[in-house]
Parts: sequence; structure tokens; C-alpha cells
Amino acid sequence: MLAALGIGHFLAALIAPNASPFLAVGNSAIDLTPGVLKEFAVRTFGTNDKLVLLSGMGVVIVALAVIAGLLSRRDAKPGLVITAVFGLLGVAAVVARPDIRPLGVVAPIASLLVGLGVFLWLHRIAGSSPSTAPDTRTIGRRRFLVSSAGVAAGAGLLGGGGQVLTAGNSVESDRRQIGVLTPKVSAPAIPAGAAFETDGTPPFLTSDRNFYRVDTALTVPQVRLAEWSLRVHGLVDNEKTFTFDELRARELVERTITLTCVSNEVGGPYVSTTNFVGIDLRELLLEVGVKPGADQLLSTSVDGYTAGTPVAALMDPRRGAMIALGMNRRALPAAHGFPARMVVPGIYGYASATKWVTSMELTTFAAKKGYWITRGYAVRAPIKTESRIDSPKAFESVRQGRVVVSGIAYAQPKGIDNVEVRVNAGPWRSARLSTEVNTSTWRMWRCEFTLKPGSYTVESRATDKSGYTQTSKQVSPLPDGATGWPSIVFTVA
Ligand SMILES: Nc1nc2c(c(=O)[nH]1)N[C@H]1C(S)=C(S)[C@@H](COP(=O)(O)O)O[C@H]1N2
Ligand SMILES: [Mo]
Repeated sequence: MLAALGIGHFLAALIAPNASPFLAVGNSAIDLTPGVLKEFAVRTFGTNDKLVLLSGMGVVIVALAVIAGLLSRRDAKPGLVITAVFGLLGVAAVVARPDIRPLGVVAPIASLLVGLGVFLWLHRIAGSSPSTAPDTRTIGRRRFLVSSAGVAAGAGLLGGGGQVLTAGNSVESDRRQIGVLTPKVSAPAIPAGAAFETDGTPPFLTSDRNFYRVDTALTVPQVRLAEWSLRVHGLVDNEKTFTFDELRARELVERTITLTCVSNEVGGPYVSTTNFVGIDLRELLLEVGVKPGADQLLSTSVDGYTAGTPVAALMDPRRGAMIALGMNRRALPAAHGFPARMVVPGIYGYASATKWVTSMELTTFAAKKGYWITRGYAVRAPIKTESRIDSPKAFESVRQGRVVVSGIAYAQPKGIDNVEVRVNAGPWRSARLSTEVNTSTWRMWRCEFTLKPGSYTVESRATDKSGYTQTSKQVSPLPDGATGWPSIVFTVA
């Protein structure tokens, strides 16, 4: 089993990382998992969900290999069958991937053949001394163990080599070559009072490193500039395909936008803010001419992921939908969609923010469904009004006297009007809000209490500029976003 996985992983590194049967099976598992289970995985394991999946697969494979071995004590057939089934599963998973060149299938086929070959070879060694003489049996066993260890070591080297090759094959050089993306229209500078960092809120702009990441990709797609293009087609007057240089040569705009994930629990971490630089999507759509009747833009990633966004939102000039080419005036980090992604203020990422975007099809909601829609999430996904308490931390012990409670709130694209805070279900008090940057970004808040020693529960609720106040009703993220008041328990000593 190890030999099969190792050779497959290594060859895939030379052809296309996702052609690794191990990763392809993992990716298929992600795509086949129903929404509820995925929500559980994201909630329980957070951004470690991918590591947990791969480790779990490793455990299952080792267990099956052991079973195959035990079943094959006399006869090689059961082991061969199990190995073959596993190998074919790998081939099927690779063939099903949308982002793998035909050559990619070489990796899982090599896996299958090497798996069968190595198994037969080791089985022969193990069974080569059926003699009753104890010393020949020991020699046979020793040869078997040494050969097995050799295979395991070789497989490890191949698999590890594959990892090293893949890492060295990144698009970092393509990213660097792009240099600074200078916008024609800059985002206004972030004003001094936009965050309350010293009181425990995050900085207003999230660093690239801290920007949350949510996607279905087990390996970050490494999209070469030379091989990439963006096709705008479907219900349009003039279908067009753009290269990166063509997009870059257009008028670039810069907008400060807070992105958030529908899978975020109340108080969760999947929300970040940055200066996106790129193209105004509305202008591009006006150019290609959207035909009447097209109500959905279905965007597709190089890895086959899709998302459907309402055309009405994209055509609303106040919203400022973009094709982002960069963050903080640098090319997008690979994990955030290099070389281009969509960003639409006010709509959750799953229904708007396709990374590594390569196709935008104007179509209808009736005709086509995005990735998450077929897995139980809502078609329309306006961002819900939320607040989060960042300080004190859960179960933190703070000094008695003046206690500052602080956090974030967001309601893109409406904007935050008020945040109220209360301790131990006492009266609500309005927090002080940070200077507003724009209504498509988060807003920080802080509120001071004078507290005696004891145990406290603090809650918050935000009100947006339409007058809606965050409901206390607790619902989980599936199908259209979590609700409820965030609440933190802490002690004052
Ligand atoms: N290609 C692709 N794009 C994607 C996704 C994905 O799985 N694949 N996930 C979406 C979701 S659910 C969210 S919340 C945002 C997250 O963007 P980020 O990882 O840059 O924060 O990307 C969106 N774009
Ligand atoms: Mo998301």
C-alpha cells in the first residue's frame, strides 16, 4: 500500500499534484461529503480539517493493508483484490478531477501496478519457506521483514520527494514577476481610529498571513500565468477571453472589503479585511453585454469549484463587485486565488468569491447550481448582521475595576449602526464604535464596565444601518449563515 501511494504521489508531483491518488481520493471525499458533515468538520477541526482528513485516510489505509495481509496468509488472492480495488479507486478519483491533464492518469495507474507487483513480490518472499525447519523459517521471515522495511523506506522517499518537488513547483516566481499592482483609483487610507487594537480587537487590515482561508482544495492550485485565462461567456452579446496581462492593463481599482464565510459560527474566525486591487466587475459585464434573462453569474475555478452570484448584485454600482488580482497591491497569494478571484461585498464567499477563477458564465439560477447549492446551502446568500467579542477571551481572568469589552461587528454592505453589550443579562449599553471605513467592511467596538470580583457572562448584539438588530435565536451556519448573540464567560479577580 505504501509503495503504491509513494510512487503515485511522486509521479503526480512531476505531472500535476492533484493526480496523486491519495490526494485525489481525499478531494473526492470532500466533494462527496454532504453539507452537514462538512459543517461539522469545519466547526470541529477549523482550518485543520484538511490535515484531519488526510491523517484519517492514512489510518484507514494502514488498517486495510493489515487486514489484506492477514487475509492473505495462505493465498495472495484476497490481498491482490483489496490492492486492486484500492488502486482502481485511485484511478477513478483522478479521472474524475476536472483539473488534471490526461497524462495525470499515469500516476494512479503506476500506483495500481506497483501496488500489485510489490504485494506479489513480498507475498512470495513471505511464503517462500513453508518448510518446517525452524532456521529456514527464521531466514525467510528476516528476508521478508528486511524487504518490507526497504519498500516502506523507498515509498517514504518517493512520497517525500513528491512533496518537495510540489513545493518547489509553486507559482511564487510568477507572483513576484508581477510586482506592484498600482491602482488608478486608490482606496482611501485607513483612518487612525478604525480599530481598537490596544483594547483587543484585530488590526483593521488583516495581514495576508492571518487572512482566513476556506476552500475545498487539498493542495493549493498553482496556476501558471502563461496557462491561465478568464473566459466570460454564456448569455452575453460578445463573449470574451482575457489573459492576465489584458486584465492588468485595464484601469485598476482598489477597495477595502471584509470577506466572510457562511460557515462561520457566531463569534467565529472566518472573517478578514484587506485592500483588494483589481477590475470593476460591473464595467467588464457592461462591456460584454449581459443578455436580458441572465440572473446568475456562475464562476468556475481551475479546480472545478463553482459559485453562483446574482447578476443584480454585480450590476449594482454601489456594491463594487470586483475581479481581484491582488491584495495590498501585490499579486494574490496562491492560497487566496492567484492569479484572479471574485470579490463581491455583501455576499458570503461560497456564493461570490471564487478563487483561481477561470470562467464566468452568464446563465440563470434555474439552469445551473453552484458547488455548495447541491450540498444544501442557500442559493441567495446575503451576509447576516453579526458581532463578535474578542476581549476578554473565554474563561480569561481579568483585574477588578475598569474592564474593557471589545470586538468586531459586520453587516456588509449595509454597515454597522450600533453595537450593544450587556453583562450578566443586565441592561444593554451602547458600545463606542470605531471610525467607519466603508459599509462593506467590519467595524470595531469597545465598551467599558466597572466590575467587582466574580463570574461574568458578556453578550453583544449589533444593529445594522437598515435598523435590523442581530437576533438572539441560535441557528447553525447551514444553510444560510449562523445567528444568535455571541457570549463569553470570564472572571474578575
Ligand atoms: N476555487 C474556490 N474558490 C472559493 C472556495 C473554494 O472552495 N474553491 N471557497 C469559497 C468560500 S466558502 C469562501 S468563504 C472564500 C474564502 O476566501 P479566502 O480563503 O481567500 O478567505 O472563498 C470562496 N472561493
Ligand atoms: Mo465560505
